[in-house]
Amino acid sequence: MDFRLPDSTGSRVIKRVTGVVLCVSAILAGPVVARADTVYVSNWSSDTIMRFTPDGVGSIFYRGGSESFRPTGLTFDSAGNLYAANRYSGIYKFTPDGTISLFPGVLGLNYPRGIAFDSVGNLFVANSYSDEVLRFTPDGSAFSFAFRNGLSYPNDLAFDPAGNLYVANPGLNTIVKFTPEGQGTLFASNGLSSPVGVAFDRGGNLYVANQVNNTIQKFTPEGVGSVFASTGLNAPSGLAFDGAGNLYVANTGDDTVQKFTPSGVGSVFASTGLNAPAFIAVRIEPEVLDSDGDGVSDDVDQCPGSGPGDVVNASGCSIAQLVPCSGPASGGNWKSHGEYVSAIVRTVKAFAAAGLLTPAEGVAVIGAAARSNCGKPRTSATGGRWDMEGRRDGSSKNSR
Ligand SMILES: [Ca+2]
Ligand SMILES: [Ca+2]
Repeated sequence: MDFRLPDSTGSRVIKRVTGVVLCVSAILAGPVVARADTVYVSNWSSDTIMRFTPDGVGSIFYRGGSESFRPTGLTFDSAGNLYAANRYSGIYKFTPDGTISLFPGVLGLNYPRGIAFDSVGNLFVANSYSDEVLRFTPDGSAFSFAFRNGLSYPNDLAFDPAGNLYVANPGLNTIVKFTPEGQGTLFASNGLSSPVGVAFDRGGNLYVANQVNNTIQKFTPEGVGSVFASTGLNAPSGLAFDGAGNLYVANTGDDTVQKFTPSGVGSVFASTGLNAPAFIAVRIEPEVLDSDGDGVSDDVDQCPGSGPGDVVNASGCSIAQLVPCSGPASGGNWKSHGEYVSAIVRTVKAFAAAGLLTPAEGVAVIGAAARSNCGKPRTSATGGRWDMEGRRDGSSKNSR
C-alpha cells in the first residue's frame, strides 16, 4: 500500500508503508459504490430470525415470545418492511422502525414456507401442506392461485422480471412457472433433486437450491440449466441475492450461510446463531458513491481527492489532506517548520489512536515530516516556502 505524505500537490507518493489498515474494509478502485446490505435468515429449528451485517456479524433480529413461532419464508415489500411466515400460523410484518404486526390474511395457511410479493403488492405464499400457492391481496384477503395438481409440497417461490411466478416443488422435483393470469407450465425438471429454494439474479436467470444433491443450478430465461455451484453446500435451502449480485445460500445441513460471487466463488458468510437456517432475505440499500475511492462514501467524506491506498480517517481525510505542506488547512502559511511537524505529530497520534497506523509507521511518518522543508522560511528571492521535497512553491516547482 502506498502511504502518502503531504507535498505541494498533496498527491505525490513519497513514502511507502506496508500493512497499514484502512478505517474501512473495502479497498477499491474509485469511483466505487459502497454497500451496506443486510442479510436476514430464518432458523428452521429455533424461534429466531437472525440479522447479519455485510461482514457476516450476526445478531438476533427477532425471537418468538409466548406464541409458537417457527420462522420460514422471508421477504421484503417495496416499502422496506420485512415479512416472515410462521410455520404454525400467521405472517409477521416488521417495519424498519421495529413495529411488529400480523399480516391480516391468515385464513387457509397450512405450513406456509416461501413468500414473495408481486409488483403491485399481492403477497404469494407457498402453502406447502396444501400443495398450493395462496395469493393475498394487499388488504389481506386470500384465494388459491395455482393449479394444485401441478404442485407437491411447494417450498419456495420467486418472480421473474416479467412478473411470472416460479415455484419449487420438492415433492415432484420440478419448477413450475405461472403467468400472471395463473396459467401453469413445467419450467424445469432436469437435474433437480429436492429443489427447495429459488431466486432470480438481475439478469433474469433462475437459481435453484437442490437440497439432496447439494448443488445450486442456474437456468437461463429459456430454461437451459447448468450447475452454478457444488462446493461448500450441505442441504442448501433458501437463496437470495444482494445488490452487488452475490448469492447467499442457507446451508440447512451445517448451520452456515454460504456466499457466492457472481462468478461462483464461494465462501462461508456466517455461522453464528444458525440452527437449520431455512430462508434468506436481503435488505438492499441504495447505492452510495465513493467518488475518490478511499472507502469512505461521499455522504460522509469531508476530503474529496483521497484515493485507493490512502490511509484516511472516518471522515475520508488523509494526513496529507489534514496537514498540507503548503500551510495549515485553515489557511495561511506555517509559522515555522516546528509548527508543521507538531501538526503532523498530533495527526499521527490521532490516526494511531484510531488504529489506522502502527507505532512504527507513525514514527516513520513523523521522521519524514521532520526531514522535510515544509514550514521553513523562504531561501530564495523567487519567494515562497519549501515543500516536502525541498522544492520552493511558485515557478521553481516546474524546474525539476
Ligand atoms: Ca470517499
Ligand atoms: Ca476522501
